[in-house]
Amino acid sequence: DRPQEPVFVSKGDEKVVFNVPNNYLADRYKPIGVQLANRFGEDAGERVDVKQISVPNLGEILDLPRHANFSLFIPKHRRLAGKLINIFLGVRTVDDLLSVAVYARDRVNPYLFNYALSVALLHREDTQDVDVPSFIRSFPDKFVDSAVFVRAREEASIVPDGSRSPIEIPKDYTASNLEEEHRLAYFREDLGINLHHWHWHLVYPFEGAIEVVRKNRRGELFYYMHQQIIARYNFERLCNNLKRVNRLIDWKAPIKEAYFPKLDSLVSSRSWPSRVSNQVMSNLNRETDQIRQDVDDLLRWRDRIFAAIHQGYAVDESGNNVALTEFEGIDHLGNMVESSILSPNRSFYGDLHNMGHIFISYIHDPDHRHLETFGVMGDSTTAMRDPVFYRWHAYIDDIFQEFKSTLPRYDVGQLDFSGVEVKGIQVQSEGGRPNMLNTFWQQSDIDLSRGMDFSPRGPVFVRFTHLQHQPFTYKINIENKGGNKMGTCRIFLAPKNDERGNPWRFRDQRLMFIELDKFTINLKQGQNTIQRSSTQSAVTIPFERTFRDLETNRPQGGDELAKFNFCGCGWPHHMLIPKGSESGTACQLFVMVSNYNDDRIEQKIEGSCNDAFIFCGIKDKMYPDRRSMGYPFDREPRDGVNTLQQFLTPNMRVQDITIQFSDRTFRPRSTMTN
Ligand code: CUO
Repeated sequence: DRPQEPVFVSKGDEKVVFNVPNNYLADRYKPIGVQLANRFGEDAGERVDVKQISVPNLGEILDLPRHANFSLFIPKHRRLAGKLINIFLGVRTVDDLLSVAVYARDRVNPYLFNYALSVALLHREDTQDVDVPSFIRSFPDKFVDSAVFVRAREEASIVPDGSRSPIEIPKDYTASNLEEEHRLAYFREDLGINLHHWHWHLVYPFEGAIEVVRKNRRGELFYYMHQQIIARYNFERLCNNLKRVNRLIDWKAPIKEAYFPKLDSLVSSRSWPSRVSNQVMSNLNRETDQIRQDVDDLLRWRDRIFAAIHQGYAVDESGNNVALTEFEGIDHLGNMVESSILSPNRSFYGDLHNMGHIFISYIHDPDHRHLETFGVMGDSTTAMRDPVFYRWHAYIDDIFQEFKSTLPRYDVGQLDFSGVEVKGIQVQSEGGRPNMLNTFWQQSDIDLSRGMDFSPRGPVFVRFTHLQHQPFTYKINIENKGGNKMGTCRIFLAPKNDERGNPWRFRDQRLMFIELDKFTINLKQGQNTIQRSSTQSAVTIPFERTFRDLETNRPQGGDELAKFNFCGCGWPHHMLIPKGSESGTACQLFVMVSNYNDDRIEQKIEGSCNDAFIFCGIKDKMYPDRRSMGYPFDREPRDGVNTLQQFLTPNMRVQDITIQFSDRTFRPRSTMTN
């Protein structure tokens, strides 16, 4: 009963060479323009003429050196990105965009360039069918052990294309088991999780043109997606005999967790800074980044945010009250805490979450005396690798929970679905036992050659090890005593016991529930049996999509092409189910069928890349569930409810299940296909 293994397919990269107007070349290349064209044009599969237009004034954008690191959390960098995005959005045609992009490519910092171009391609009407390479293939150095690149270079220059063997990234490379936090490295350093996080922040930028930032319920989604990350992380911690993560609440105390990322930037040829144990945040004064901020500013912003929560309203820049209402309040609060330009008052409520990332990421060099750049917390691509990320976001989530605790509790009428009763739930893993989920290690290969600038060309595969689970099916029996109707089936999972092995109190367990799936069902009168496969989850995207280049696996049809950037957002499917343990982790699977009439949003979403909408929404659409995100667990329970059992109404049911981890590693069946 060998588990199914995904096969990663990649296509050899056909070279495309641009014919560039000579005045586009950087000054030092101008005298050798013809030589360069010949050298790079030799084995080109395709030549593309670049139209000559009047070149844009890049101005301040060039202030960020080409070999510097780039972070959206740094206000100056955001401003530069905003300018470049506006240039890319402002040109009239696709040919003009190509021309401006080619001109900028050789002058602008590559991370900044890639980010701005990705945002522009995602938001221009006329570029919905343009290829964007997977971020991990453009900048592999942000995702994998730097030791890989030396070996990759060796492999590529000695071994001819076709006979190269994959370079294995060891499963444990950032620390040893002496460090207990290292038990979670498989989660924190997972390539798919970090790609998801980068994609989420690409799709939901917090600054830039208003039409780019203003997306339906984006503040609420900031809260919910990160709340679920913390719930998932806590779940994994319990599986690994660790307590739930401690909020980073005292910003002047030493931070116990250390982190040594072992990433080198191929752009700057520098190592990402590490953080030793017990570092303390201090006031920042970094001229180069134009950052001057005191830790006390964070305290002031925090107090103002808490005051707004307890008053029930924020105050905008003109002095008007912005009510923090039962449904929309969380959206304002998300924008306020993150913060985004949709914050009711950014100068008053500040930039708490973003600046927290910055303070932590400069903890080793707050005044730039050592000329060091930011640590992994300073970049959404790498932040989730660091244990402190979860401490910071646990704190941020606690603010949102403070707000949620001020809201009216759901009464039975807001939870029940009259006449509908969930009678039974069973999960069945392929080839496994009923109500048992099976997890194990899996190896997969990915071609990273695009991001490695050395010859000779051809694929260079890296083999990494990640968590995986056996596919499974939910079988849900529902009795409907009324006529035909529609329902929304909501599936969550939580550990059955707390870290001491005791049953949870509901008010703690509700924060531990991770959402696994949500879908609409038709109920006929009488008995109904719903079957749903784990692979259909509306939280995750398939493995191939997490890693693919748009060019590989490209689906057919113009509409399909539109979706890459957005569709790259989604929790990686291989991380759908927490690891569990070898002795078996007891869990509770929760299923609720709510009344679709109270959930529905009238819109057409066919073909809109809607398969990971729970964390990512749907491109250019409303969030497809009218309920508050996290419903029914987003609020404190009604009076008298102390346990999950007491919370249940007939349209809900709980099934005990076990996650059984097996410490075996499955190797890829097929590694590379050209
Ligand atoms: Cu996603 Cu702090 O928002 O990283």
